[in-house]
Amino acid sequence: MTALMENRSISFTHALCRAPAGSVTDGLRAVDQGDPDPVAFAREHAAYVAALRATGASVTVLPALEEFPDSVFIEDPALVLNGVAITLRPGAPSRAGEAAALRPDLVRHCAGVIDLPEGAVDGGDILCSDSEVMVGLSARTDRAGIAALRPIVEDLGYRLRLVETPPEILHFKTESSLLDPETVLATPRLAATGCFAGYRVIETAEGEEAAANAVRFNAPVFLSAGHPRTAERLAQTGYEVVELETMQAALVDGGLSCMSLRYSMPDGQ
Ligand code: CIR
Repeated sequence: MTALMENRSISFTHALCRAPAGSVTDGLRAVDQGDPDPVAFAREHAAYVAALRATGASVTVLPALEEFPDSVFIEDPALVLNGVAITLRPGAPSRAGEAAALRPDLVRHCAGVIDLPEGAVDGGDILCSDSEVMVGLSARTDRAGIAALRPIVEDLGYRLRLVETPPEILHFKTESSLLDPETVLATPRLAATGCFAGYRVIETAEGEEAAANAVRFNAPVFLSAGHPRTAERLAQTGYEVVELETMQAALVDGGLSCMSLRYSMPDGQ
């Protein structure tokens, strides 16, 4: 058994979530395994929100947007760094309007809002640590978007690093998450690219790749339920693991990270 290690926390004061729309049945997906059930999705989502709130953070649930079936995945149209929101440009045409729809809420909740001027970037391709913002080049995030994001991120005090995401992966964070400032949970195939050099990497167990889209939010690591060997690995490494159901979200290629926009306000407001 691995010795318990000291794992530094990642702290957030706030999160924005968006209630799933009934139209989530029309959500994008790479492989059709049936539509999510909106009632069951709402139940899953409510449990997710409750779990975030239980960490002491202030969690606001925005109203559902029926015109955007994938808008429950609120991580994709924006990023918040140092309390400042950046509206992104989701790469899927059906999601392009989500950033504009979210913008007034970002104005209300954040210290400022900067609009990404061009290109395409999905928040699901952005993994932030204390020191750097890694951005995966994917089918949803292009070089023009990353080039436009770079000066914005640098002005906010972070380094931006472009990472090539293997083409079979939807988003960079579909297969990775930050567990603490030095540690990443990743699938073996993403870890094998070497993109996490300098970080401690914990790999998902074989057959449990979907567990890689976890969320470290204050004390716990939220892990998608049904991945017992990965949960055990994390527990043995000293993390508090809380499992959450994601069956409905998974039917439209969603996981845990995409259902919240997590941030900290410098003054705790
Ligand atoms: C999409 O294809 O855009 C949605 N059905 C799923 C988005 C998941 N987002 C994420 O992992 N950040």
